[in-house]
This record gives sequence, structure tokens and C-alpha cells, in this order.
Amino acid sequence: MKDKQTEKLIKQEQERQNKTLDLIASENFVSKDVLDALGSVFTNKYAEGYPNTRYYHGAEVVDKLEELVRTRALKLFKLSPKKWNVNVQPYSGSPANLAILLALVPRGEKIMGMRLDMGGHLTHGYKASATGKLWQGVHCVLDKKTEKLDYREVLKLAKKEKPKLIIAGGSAYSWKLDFKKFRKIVDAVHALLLVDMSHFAGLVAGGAYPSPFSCADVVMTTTHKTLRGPRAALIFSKKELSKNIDRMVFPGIQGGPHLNVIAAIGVALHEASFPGFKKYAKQVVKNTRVLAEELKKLGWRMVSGGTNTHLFNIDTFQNGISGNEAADLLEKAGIVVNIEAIPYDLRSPKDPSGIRLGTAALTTWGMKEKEMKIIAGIIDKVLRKREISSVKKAVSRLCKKFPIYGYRW
Ligand code: DSN
Repeated sequence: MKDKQTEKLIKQEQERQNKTLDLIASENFVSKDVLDALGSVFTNKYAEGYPNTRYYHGAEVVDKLEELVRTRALKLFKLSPKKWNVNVQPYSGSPANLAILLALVPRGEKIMGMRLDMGGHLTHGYKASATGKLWQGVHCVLDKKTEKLDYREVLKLAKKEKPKLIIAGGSAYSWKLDFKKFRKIVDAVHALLLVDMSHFAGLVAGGAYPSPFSCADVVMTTTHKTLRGPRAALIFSKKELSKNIDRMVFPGIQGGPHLNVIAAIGVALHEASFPGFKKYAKQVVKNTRVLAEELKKLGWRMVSGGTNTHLFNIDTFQNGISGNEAADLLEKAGIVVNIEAIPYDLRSPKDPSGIRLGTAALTTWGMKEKEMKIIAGIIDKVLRKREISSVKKAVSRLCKKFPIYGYRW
């Protein structure tokens, strides 16, 4: 690379990724092929519009590309193109959710999701996000005792608030959602059901999480979490809703599609259709369960008792450590996690009571249950005994065993 400053930073970041145990539940490592597609000449092309109706000429190849990716997306999730449409242009999850809401819910109406400290997401009607300014966000809470969703309470709230659209999904709920129950709830109040499967899309593709499609009206997913693709999003919608959604993605809120990213989505979808991806998805769930169980045995309180997905949350404050303090200590030892509010958290969102952990990234490295047990021991040593330097060596040994992109350091 001629630009030595940027080249140096790329190398530094690659080294950081190689030397760090990444337990951030929303991160993953893409394949070399996905990286190649991201860095391809598709980045040079403007193609506002959709296949065969572009505002720019020279779109013959990118039309084929977008159609290929759309076909792959529908096929991966076993959807009939007669009933479902997919838009592969959203730049990421936040604009995708905004486009869906703009297309389907009149401004000022109510939308319902899970509260942020219960595992929800900002774009599900929070004031800090445009979704909370343009619509009235109402939010369901978890049961105080079980810290799980109580679907009877969700129904009660839906009946009281009468939202026009209900969102199932979030970013820190560790249990599989019951889409059939969500369907009954939306039907009872004549609302639409949007499933935000950003976190667990890869598990759905790999058969390790129930598919939401038989119950949802719209399904949004980012492509860079468990699905292991580039940073972008997909919107699947029932045919009768798709025209409005397409119009809202472009020209509503976006300009030209990022065709290099769409190419990379296509590669990721292709990879997710291989039998090996099913194994990967199942291993993610196994690894997460083992890591959570081991930490529990070592005296750490799991929010809601555990997990049957790719992530879980620990109430570190129960053992006297705030989320920030825990994440800082772990980072010093070479482990990255993110801070997370626990249900009904009394602490500030900037330094909440817990941390969120997920195993999608380390499972991509090839780690299994054995490594999860070692990592649980390492985390305990860091957080309980403040052991950093000895632990750093153990982290380094572990990282060296699983080089990414064939890179050894
Ligand atoms: N920021 C993502 C996550 O970490 O879950 C959600 O948008």
C-alpha cells in the first residue's frame, strides 16, 4: 500500500484482532473471500435504483449481482419468491429499521419493543434514535424473578397500548424467542410483526434457532453478526408490504447501494448455505452454554440463569465490579467484551452492572468446549483475583493456536 499510515493501522488492527479473545456478541470474523469481495471493483459503481430500473448506465453486471444475492438470501432462509421479497441494499441495521417503520407505520403512532435494559435495541423506539422521535416507543419488560419474557405480560401491554407494530428481537436477550406467541399477540391487537433477527440470523440459517418467517410480516437482519458477512443489512418482507419498503430504502433514506458490500453479502450467504455452517451455528450455541455454565460454577451470576443462544449477560456488580471495570480489566488481559445493563439496572447505562459475552467470533476461530472452559477460568482470574500478567500469557497461547487469515505472530 502506498499510504503507509493507513497500512500501518490496518496491520496494527490485524495484530490486535489476532492477539485478542473477542467475546463481543455482535462481532465475528469474515472469510478471506468476503474480504476480497468487499475490496473489489464493485465499490466504483453507482447504481441508484433496483435491478433493471437504475438511474445510472453501465449497470448490466451489478444487476446480475443484486439478483444473485437476492436469490441466495431467499433460498438460505427457505422463502418462496412468490410470497417474500428481500431488499439487499440497506447500509446497516439502523437505517433498515428506520426504512421499515417509515414504510409501514404512520408517524406518531405507537411501536412496541423490548426495553433497552431488558435486551432491546435503540432503534426499537428509543428517544435517542429517530425511531423514538417519529413514533411513540412503548417497551415491554422482563419478569423480575426469571428475567425472561413473560408473554402474558407482553400481551397485556400490547392490549393496553395498541401499537401498530411490534418488534421481536434485540441485542442482549439470551433465550430463543417464541415467534408463535408473538404472532398471537400481534393478531390480538391487529398489529404487524417485525422480527429483528440481527443477532441470531446465522443461527437461524444454520438451524440452531427457530425460523421466524412463518410468523413475521417483516424480518430485518444485519449481516455481520452470527451470519458472518460484511457490515450491512437485509430486509425480508411479505410481498404485499415490499413495494413501500423498497421505496423507503431508496430513494426514501438511502442513495446508491454499496455494491461491493452487496457482493460480500452474496459470498457470506453462499458460505452460510454449506453444511459446515450448520455445524458452526450449533457449535456457537454449545460454546456459549459451556462458557456460561463454567462461569456460573465459578460464582458469577448469569442474568436470567443462562442462555440457549449465542450470548449471555453477567451481573458483575453482584460481585462488586461494575460493567466498565470488568470490561477494562478483561481488555488489559487481552479479552474484549462490552458493557451491558442488567434488567432493572440501577446504575447508569454508561457504567452499568454487567457485561455481555458471546462466542460467535471465537467459534469462527475453531474454538470448542475445551477452550470455553479455559476462557471461563481466565475471566474468573482476571475479575476475581485481578491477575493480569499471568493471564495475558494464557490468552496469548490460546490466540496463537487459532491464527486468523493464516496470519501468525
Ligand atoms: N451494536 C449492536 C450490538 O452490539 O448488539 C447492535 O446494534
